Amino acid sequence: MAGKITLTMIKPDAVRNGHIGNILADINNAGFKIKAMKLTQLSTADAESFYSVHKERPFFRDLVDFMTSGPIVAAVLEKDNAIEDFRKLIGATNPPEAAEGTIRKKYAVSIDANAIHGSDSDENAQIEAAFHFAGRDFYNY
Ligand code: 3AN
Repeated sequence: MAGKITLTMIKPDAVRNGHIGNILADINNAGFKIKAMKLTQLSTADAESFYSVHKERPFFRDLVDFMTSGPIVAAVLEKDNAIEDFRKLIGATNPPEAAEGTIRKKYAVSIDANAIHGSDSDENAQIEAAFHFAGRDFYNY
């Protein structure tokens, strides 16, 4: 599935603020197929592991605290050119810099509480999908 999948997380802010349905509609309307999906909550160890590439960054502790602050929706999405197309759909990391119509422009609160995650490479999509899901969680339809 390399090149065709990305891993997303609807973050605790967007879940708390009631945006799950609208965000999933935007994802479907942009042509992504949901291959696996769940409502879940990250433990501190989970979030430290998921974001380990950022462990030396000044915002790491805040990021871990925020990502463990409530439930998230994790999903694996399929589409040609999934990584690039999904990052266009979600918009820039910092919501004020996100383009009009993007998910972060519409639903994000701040650079920490920025509504949604999208994998940044095919390699990370595979790692992140395996972090959240096992083989039997993936569906073809
Ligand atoms: P993206 O989610 O757009 O790929 P990354 O991977 O650079 O952004 O950062 C991972 C997460 O870390 C972001 N989603 C955001 O919540 C947080 N983050 C990134 N940069 C900053 C920053 N300068 N200050 C606070 N949080 C940040």
